[in-house]
Amino acid sequence: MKIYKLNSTVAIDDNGQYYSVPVTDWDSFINDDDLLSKLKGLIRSGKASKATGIEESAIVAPVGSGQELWACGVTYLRSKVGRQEESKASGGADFYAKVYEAERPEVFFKATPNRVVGHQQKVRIRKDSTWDVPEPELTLLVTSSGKIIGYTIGNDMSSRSIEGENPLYLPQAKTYDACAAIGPCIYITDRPLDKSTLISMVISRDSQKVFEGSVALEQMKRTPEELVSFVYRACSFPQGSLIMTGTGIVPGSDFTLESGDEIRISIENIGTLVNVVA
Ligand code: DO4
Ligand code: MG
Repeated sequence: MKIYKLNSTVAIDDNGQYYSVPVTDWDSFINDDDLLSKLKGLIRSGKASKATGIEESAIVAPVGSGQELWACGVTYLRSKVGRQEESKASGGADFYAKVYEAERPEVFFKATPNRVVGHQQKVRIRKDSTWDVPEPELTLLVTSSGKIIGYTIGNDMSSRSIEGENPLYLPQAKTYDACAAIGPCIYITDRPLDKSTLISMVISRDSQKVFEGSVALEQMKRTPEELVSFVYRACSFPQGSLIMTGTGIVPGSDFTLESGDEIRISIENIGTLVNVVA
């Protein structure tokens, strides 16, 4: 089942049957270990009213005001290699090799909800950055108890010139206004995603494809549960959280994003998140 956050309602897509429920408090609606049963109950009882479809222009980012967005890094070999290349001159390359092998993963705070945009909204690149990429990432919806109840698509916008200059600049490379996009929906399921699930990304400039790549979830070195356990080790999330799981697609060093570029990220069973660079 997929749910879409709209301004004061939640739209439900139950295998092509659409419903709408008035929801004013997204945080408490979503922070439910049994969300799938709750949704089924709302449909069964008629509390969710029938709808004809999803109004795409009304979709907002599926994050509440009390939820934080966290991210994990260097969880795929491609990210380790890309980062080692960009940080060779700064002497930071070893850090990426070590964290890829270490028991403790790289985990970082990505954004407060006001810095996150939704489907069809604009993502930004920093004015003081010269090399910028989107990072397409499976993103977990996790309740306050630490249970993964759903999945969405995330774009962890990153400045490679800033993080490559010095790994200690990571928060500046990663966190700024409109530095992350998530959506369009949350895929609610009580089963883990199939390992063969494909994540793919297409970047277009003036309607021409300038980058295309894909990776399967089985290429991820860590499990979603392992990542959640580290994020939740010493932090509580009273309203639940969203956690990006790292990128396995990194464009070559000759590619940088430009204003006007369109980024399309698709994950099988979830959908396609589309954003244009401001
Ligand atoms: O260490 C830098 C960030 C890594 C990251 O965001 C990723 O691998 O997705
Ligand atoms: Mg990332």
